[in-house]
Amino acid sequence: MSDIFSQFDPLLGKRLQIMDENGVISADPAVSALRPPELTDELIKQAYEKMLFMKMADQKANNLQRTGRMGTYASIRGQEATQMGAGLVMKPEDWLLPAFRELGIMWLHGIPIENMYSYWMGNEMGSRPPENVNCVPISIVVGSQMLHAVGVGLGMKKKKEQKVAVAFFGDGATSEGDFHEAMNCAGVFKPNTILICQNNQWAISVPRSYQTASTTIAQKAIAYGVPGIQVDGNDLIGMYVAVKTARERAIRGEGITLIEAYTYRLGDHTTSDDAKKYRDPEEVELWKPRDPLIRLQKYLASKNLWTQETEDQLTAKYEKEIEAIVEKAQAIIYNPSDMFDYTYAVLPPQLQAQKEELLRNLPQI
Ligand SMILES: Cc1ncc(C[n+]2csc(CCOP(=O)(O)OP(=O)(O)O)c2C)c(N)n1
Ligand SMILES: [Mg+2]
Repeated sequence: MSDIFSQFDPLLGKRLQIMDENGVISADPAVSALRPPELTDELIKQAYEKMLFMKMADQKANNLQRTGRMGTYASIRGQEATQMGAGLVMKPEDWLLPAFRELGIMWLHGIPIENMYSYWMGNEMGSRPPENVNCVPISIVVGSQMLHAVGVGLGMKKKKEQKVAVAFFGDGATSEGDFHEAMNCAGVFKPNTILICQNNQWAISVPRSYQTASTTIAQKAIAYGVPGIQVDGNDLIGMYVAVKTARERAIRGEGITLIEAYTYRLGDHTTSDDAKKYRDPEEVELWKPRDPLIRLQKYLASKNLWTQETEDQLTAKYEKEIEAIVEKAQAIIYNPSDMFDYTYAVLPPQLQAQKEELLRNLPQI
């Protein structure tokens, strides 16, 4: 069987990478041939520009938290290519089921950045997608969205719909029972689902080596009778190819694919964390040159499609756009008691009492 799953067998320690950290396309013709013709240099340039925007919107969220204008925030820094690669493949009719580190893919799938800022500022309405944007709210409960994605994908399969459900989750989430239940169920019922594990090497302070004794996360797919592939998650082209293949399989009725995007969390777990307390700074230095944006700059520069001057112009333009987004997010008026309203159909008595107490003590808005 000559497909990417046998070409990059995770049990043999093979990882799909088409563009390396120097921005060079693989010299192996069997690998470079995987780049599909539609992924032109122009499209890669556009993708890079979106990744730059994501990076800046992400940095802004960190700054908002540091200046007391946001409660907390989980940075996507370092994981932009994973999300962009998937975003290039996903269609608006597909459903996205995110964890909490997904500003990039949520934005690409249609959730406005101001909604996400608003969410992290504590506004329940930040979880409400605009009409026709197929994205469920952020799952803070680690891993639960993997099961939901299998259910949604099963519904699509039963209705013979030509679309997929895509769940994002972390390496830590694979230690949850939910992961194994989702994989097992999916192996049997073959839903239109793609599971994308952003293996960023850390689950708060727990390193990947404490998470599982398996050499790769992708190889766990084998036990459930489904294909799994480990991809260099910092390689936009590799991610694109893996997600495209997975989407095509699902649409053909062949079921789920597990994609392990091998990447790195360059920042802290969230703004409430200080990774310096548990992470060797040398490890971070090792990963810095593998930055998904730097390699694209190198690639695009080699094609005369990137210069520092264009970067500076874009940065100035995006800064203004992001400032306007912050204004919008801050202008949304909301009632803190909303937090009681969207979990229970009928509020349990103790929560009802807490809600009433809060309402009594709130200034009128
Ligand atoms: C069920 C559950 N257990 C524990 C937590 C606390 N918690 C929040 S994030 C996190 C680590 C998640 O790590 P990973 O899945 O690798 O995702 P990452 O944060 O690295 O993106 C934990 C344990 C939680 N939110 N939900
Ligand atoms: Mg992680």
